[in-house]
Amino acid sequence: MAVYVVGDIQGCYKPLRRLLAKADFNPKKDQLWACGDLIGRGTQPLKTLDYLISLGHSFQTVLGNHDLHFLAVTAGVRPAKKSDHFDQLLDSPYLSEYVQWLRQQPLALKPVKSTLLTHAGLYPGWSIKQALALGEEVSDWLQSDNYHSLLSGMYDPGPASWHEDLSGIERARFIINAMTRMRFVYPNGELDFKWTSQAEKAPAPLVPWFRHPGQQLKKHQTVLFGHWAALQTQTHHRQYVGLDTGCVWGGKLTMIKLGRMKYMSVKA
Ligand SMILES: [Mn+2]
Repeated sequence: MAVYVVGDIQGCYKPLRRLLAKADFNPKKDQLWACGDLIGRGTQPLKTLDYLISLGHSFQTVLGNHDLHFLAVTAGVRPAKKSDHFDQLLDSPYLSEYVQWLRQQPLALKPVKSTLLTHAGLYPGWSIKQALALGEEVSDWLQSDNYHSLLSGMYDPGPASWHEDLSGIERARFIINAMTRMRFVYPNGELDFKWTSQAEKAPAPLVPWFRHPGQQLKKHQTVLFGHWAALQTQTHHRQYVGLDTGCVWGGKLTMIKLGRMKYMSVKA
């Protein structure tokens, strides 16, 4: 059995199928994990979700910011932009089933021992165990009947940094921001949402989350993440495994085989 983790698919159905064929992926014996942003901007969100859902227990994913944005659109708390390319899903007679399925997906997972999978990464100061528990707090809310209140409060500003005593929507919003939107962080732990450049190109004192001195990752642990196309997987650190290579922007779709940590890609 092989375990693969794929980067941001974003509705790029054809590259996904080409990449899986290249890897000889067999859903009867292999596992596919995804780092979120299954849909958003790409033109084939319907085929993408249908295929991934059809994989059943052979597929697991975390949610990305675009997946959450789609849920916010379906809840009527955010307008859909044409560039989202959500129309196929929004017009589908099965829309409520896609919504239901997405709501069941977590923010953080542990695909194998000592490994964390989230869309954006591991917030400096959190352990893998803590990230998994915090992700579950948000999932509990997202799966509850009251989930519209989570989606409608998700885009308000702040809190900029983490405190254990945050509660309610502020706590949930920070967890969502850290797990699905984070790239650069200030020395005091405040998240920045302005810079999307390569790791070296943001102005000091901003640092990529994985180079923040408060980072708690232990030497034997690994974080798998996507979300950051400009990074092109180049964290320059083997414990931080970037998977987004900007397929939806005309780049590549990338996947890694766990164990040997072998990267494979196809062009958009
Ligand atoms: Mn993203």
